[in-house]
Amino acid sequence: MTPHKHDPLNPHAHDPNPAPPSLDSSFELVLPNGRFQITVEDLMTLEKTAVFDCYIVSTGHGTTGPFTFAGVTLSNFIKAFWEKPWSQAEVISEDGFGNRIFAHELHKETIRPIILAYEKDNQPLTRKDGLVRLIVPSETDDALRQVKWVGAIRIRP
Ligand SMILES: Nc1nc2c(c(=O)[nH]1)N[C@H]1C(S)=C(S)[C@@H](COP(=O)(O)O)O[C@H]1N2
Ligand SMILES: [Mo]
Repeated sequence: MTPHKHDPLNPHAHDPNPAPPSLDSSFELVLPNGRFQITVEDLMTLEKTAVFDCYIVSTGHGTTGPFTFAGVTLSNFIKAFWEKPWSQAEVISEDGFGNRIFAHELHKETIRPIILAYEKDNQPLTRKDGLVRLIVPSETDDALRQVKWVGAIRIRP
């Protein structure tokens, strides 16, 4: 699939939803060969990575942070379930918000990787605050890649 400017997963101006779409913090992993339900406990079995000095930047309601978000890197998460090459990961919330991550973005990562966060400032991330939340530390454009309440991650070959 070729991304284009009408891609709903491309960052676009957006009013943030304040409330989670459901209480369940598990999400579906959609691989080319099957689907799995992933829980926060599953994520906790993988190597934990913390990223310091993260900001949630919003022109509408101000910037918050710095926060330390911790969880599993998107790279390690995908590697644990899918060993073959892939090109894109679509990270989607049930409320319709989402973001597309390209594999090449992860290759150049060093100390500020993209993570699936389940902790904020050493406390469990609450569902209200986004559990499980995609954190893209490099993004400062109105938080348009900081996807709260991840509901599905689809890996495209
Ligand atoms: N699922 C979901 N994630 C989302 C949004 C949303 O509407 N739904 N809004 C984004 C935008 S525009 C902003 S500014 C931030 C707000 O994050 P905060 O509630 O932690 O401040 O969440 C981002 N992630
Ligand atoms: Mo935003």
